[in-house]
Amino acid sequence: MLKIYGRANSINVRRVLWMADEIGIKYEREDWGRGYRPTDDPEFRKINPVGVVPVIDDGDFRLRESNTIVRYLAEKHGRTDLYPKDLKTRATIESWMDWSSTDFANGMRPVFHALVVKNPAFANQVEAGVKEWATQMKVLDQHLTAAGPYVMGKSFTIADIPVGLVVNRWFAIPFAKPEFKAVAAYYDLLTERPAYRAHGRNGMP
Ligand SMILES: N[C@@H](CCC(=O)N[C@@H](CS)C(=O)NCC(=O)O)C(=O)O
Repeated sequence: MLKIYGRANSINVRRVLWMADEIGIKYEREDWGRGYRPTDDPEFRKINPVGVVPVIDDGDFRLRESNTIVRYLAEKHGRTDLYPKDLKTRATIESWMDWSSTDFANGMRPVFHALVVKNPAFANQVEAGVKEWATQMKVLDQHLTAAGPYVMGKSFTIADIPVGLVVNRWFAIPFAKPEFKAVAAYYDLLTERPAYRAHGRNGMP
């Protein structure tokens, strides 16, 4: 059975859990990371020398990096509906996934650590973080307005997994935020999916 290492409240682990449930793969999960056994534990460093979750064991194959794991699972299980073979479509999906881990998450990170984790080191970064996050949220809002309702248009794809989890944090963390109508509609649309309700919009930022 697929094994997933990582705490279920990590945004990166949630990508893998959502994907596994989205395509109906059975898995077992072991808690590692903040609040559980630490990822600098030598036992975990043997699993992932980088010291972050998630990691999977798929039989004798070990893999790290959440977006890579999502793509691996899509490919392995033949889900070309979620990750089409067409080169340009695939590259566009990957560009949204990369954006979710970089530009889209850059503003989110300090806001989350200040307001949810309550790490005082981030306390004075909230205003700048919200500003940066809102700038990227506007990019998504304009994109969804022009080419939605999903990131890739008419159909749900794996691009929606990392994007949808950042969107959940936007709505689930209480702070004064501008309104983005297309993103709000997207949040509700994703909520129709049981796997998103389990691992995305599940009450946890
Ligand atoms: N690029 C990595 C980033 C993984 C990452 O930053 N994971 C965080 C949790 S979201 C982590 O392991 N933090 C240490 C901890 O939880 O103790 C991925 O996408 O898998």
